[in-house]
Amino acid sequence: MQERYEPSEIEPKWQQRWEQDDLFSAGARANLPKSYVLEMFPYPSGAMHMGHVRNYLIGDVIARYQRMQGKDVLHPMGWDALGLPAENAAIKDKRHPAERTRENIASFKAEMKRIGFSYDWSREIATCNDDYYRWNQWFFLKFRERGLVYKRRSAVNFCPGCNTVIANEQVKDGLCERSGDPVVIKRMPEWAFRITKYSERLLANIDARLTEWPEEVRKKQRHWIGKSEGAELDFRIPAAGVALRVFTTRADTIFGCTYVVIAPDHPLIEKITPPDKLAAVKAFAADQARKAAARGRDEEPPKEGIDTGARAVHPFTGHELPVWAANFVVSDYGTGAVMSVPAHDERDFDFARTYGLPIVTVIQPAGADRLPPRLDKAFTEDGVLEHSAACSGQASADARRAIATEAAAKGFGGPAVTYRQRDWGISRQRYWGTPIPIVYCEQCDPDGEGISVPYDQLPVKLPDIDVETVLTGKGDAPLAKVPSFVNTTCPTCGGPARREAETMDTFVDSTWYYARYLDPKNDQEPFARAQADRWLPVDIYVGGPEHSTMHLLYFRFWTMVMKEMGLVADEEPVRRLITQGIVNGPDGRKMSKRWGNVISPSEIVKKYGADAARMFVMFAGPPDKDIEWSDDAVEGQARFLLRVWRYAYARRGTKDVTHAGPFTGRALEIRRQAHKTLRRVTDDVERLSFNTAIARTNELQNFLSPIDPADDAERAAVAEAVRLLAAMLSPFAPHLAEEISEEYGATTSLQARRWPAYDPALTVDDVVTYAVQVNGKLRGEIQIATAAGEAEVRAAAESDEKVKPHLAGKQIKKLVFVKGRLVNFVVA
Ligand code: ANZ
Ligand code: ZN
Repeated sequence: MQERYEPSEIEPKWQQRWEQDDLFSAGARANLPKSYVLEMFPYPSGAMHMGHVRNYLIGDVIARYQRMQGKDVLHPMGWDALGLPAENAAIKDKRHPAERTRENIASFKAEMKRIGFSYDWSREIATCNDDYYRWNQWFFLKFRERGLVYKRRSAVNFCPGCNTVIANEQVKDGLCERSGDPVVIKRMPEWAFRITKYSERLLANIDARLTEWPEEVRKKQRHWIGKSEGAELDFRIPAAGVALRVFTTRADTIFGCTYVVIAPDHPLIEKITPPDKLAAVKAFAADQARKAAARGRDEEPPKEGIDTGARAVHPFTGHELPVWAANFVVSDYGTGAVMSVPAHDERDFDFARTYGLPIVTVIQPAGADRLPPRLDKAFTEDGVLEHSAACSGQASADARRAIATEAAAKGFGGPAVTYRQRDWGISRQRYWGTPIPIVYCEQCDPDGEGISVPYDQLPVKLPDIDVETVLTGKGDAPLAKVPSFVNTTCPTCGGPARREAETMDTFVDSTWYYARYLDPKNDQEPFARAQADRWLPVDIYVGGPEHSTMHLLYFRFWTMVMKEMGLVADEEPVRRLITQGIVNGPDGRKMSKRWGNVISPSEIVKKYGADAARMFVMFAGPPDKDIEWSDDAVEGQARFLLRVWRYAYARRGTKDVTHAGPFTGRALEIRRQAHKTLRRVTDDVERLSFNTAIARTNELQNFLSPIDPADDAERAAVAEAVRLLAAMLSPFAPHLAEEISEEYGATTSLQARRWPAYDPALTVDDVVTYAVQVNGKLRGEIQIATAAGEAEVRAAAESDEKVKPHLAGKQIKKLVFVKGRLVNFVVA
């Protein structure tokens, strides 16, 4: 330890030492309990900024603390390296995305090392390597064998700017979240994962298993899955010889149904429409499709409809009801058809008013108030049924059950559940993604279902390309323009065949990467079961709240399937989730290239040191709260560390002092402060309350600063306090902590040592003063922890400087001990 605090010297020194001593390798403590600490891996684009740093830092502090708790810690890092931004950049500047990605990874990694993150780099993965994405392909084929992958033609969000399909969640107000272009709806064939098969389990586990996830995320997932319980009911259309099935959550209102509405693109629409109306209805449907294509998915269109001319039979009254087609009924929710009850549903009320359809009240409020005969708005609450045949007089909830039961008994419907969640379409018209391992052969597969590439032909590698001709951002999927890739032989007949030219959504890459870290070099399987049994589930996962639905649902789904495949024991991947808040720039806006308010970690490291930057980020607020960048506050942390350093340096002479105790007076007070701080910091870190933990280390340093120890007891107490402070600071400011700890005699890194234990007797809040008598005469006073017992008080009293001379050379015959008050030595 030198007199001057020079982060630029000690930080690289310790980073090298950690690497040399291989302190962060997981698996080295196989006999100890494990802890898997994971942060969402970055998309290595552009430069890293402090927003990234915060994410990894939260994980790093936890990983460092867990190691000191004696755990075998797995703390890996890798690269979510495939994806759109790299490809878009390539289109712009004609450089291969692989090249840029490699550079970005190198720069991210260098930044990370400068900050002193404790990663096990031997497990590094990058999703753009074929030794990774081959397993995406392997999973795709395995999922297909299980019926969990299928090809569909569906309306997809297409962004003309990015020239690709994007997910619903990436559409904001009709615009592409990434490029800002207006999104259009296209019908395209695509591969989809049957995630909806797991909707119920994904939902049930939120309550049963995700108890340590933030409520905000749990809420978003519940909403996203969107379970809706109700009934399905058939309305026969005798003229067409079919029944139209509707989904309703309000079967109790069935007697108020005055017409039926189906989606304009419902598969039965042409079948039920009488010939004289067919042209008009088809024109309406085409017009609606055009309008839908021109607006984004989230936009609410004005309600428009057309009477199809079809007549349906009310399943309870037998009355004939008109069947309308309207744009507010969507074909991919429920059954794509609804029974309209204008008296009790707002949308239906508006629609009935607009088109002059009848409104019949069948639910009255439960109390004494009755609805007016002519409603001016829908009454949408539960109540008591009227004009509902045998059901009249029943409460809504009872009637819903009774009506669904009767429908089931008579075979025209029954209780039903529907989910808002859709299957996950993964086809992307992009180059920089995992090739979908499918081949088309006209001989063997005339319907174009797609033939699975045999497992022993994996990986289907991304071909090297001429960037300028392939990555144009226009026309077909890029891979379709690479003949050497597209043209292949059929695995079944050996004849000429064509490869699938689309690639997978890069969200596939992040569904299971957490398991690849367990066994990153395995070339026989994605990972060995034994490794999964050792490490899973992830104990703590840290990432941004923007991933609440897509990523965090996809990887839960994937894990459920992996469990069914026998690859893992637990169907949930993560025990505890932390969603970190945003780092805003000095201007109060989210740190982002767009606002030009990005703070680069390497600048800060250069100016203040990694430890000060780490301290600032962790001190600025609890992990889940937004924080604001402030140069002053970083400087404040740098000054604090300087004070710690100077004090430790100035008092380094205390390090060899030993004192057997007891400790009284100021020496005791130093020990008490140190142990109380340790106790609080330990509690805080356990609760992930890092900012308060740092505040307490501050208080301890403030207490120590004026103390110049006067005797060996005080010197020993100071040395102990400095050692404890270094240990407590070590998850946050690891380099400085190591340097001090070494100066104070440690021969191994703090990461190889145990988190110190506090002495409970020293942490009780109050001390008492004992009067010390010798033969009944007051000779001194001692302060000692209230919890101290007779032996401890006696030892402290015997060694008190004022009492000592009165006991010297005398034989103690008896001790009178009055708890909390006095001790009296009776001497001969
Ligand atoms: C009759 C009824 C009467 C309804 C009433 C509501 C109130 P959630 O809770 O979102 O599941 N609906 C069903 N399928 C639809 C579709 N494909 N497009 C548009 N609307 C659809 O909502 C279920 C309700 O939304 C269903 O219950 C149906 O209207 C409508 F007083 O049926 B209800
Ligand atoms: Zn063939």
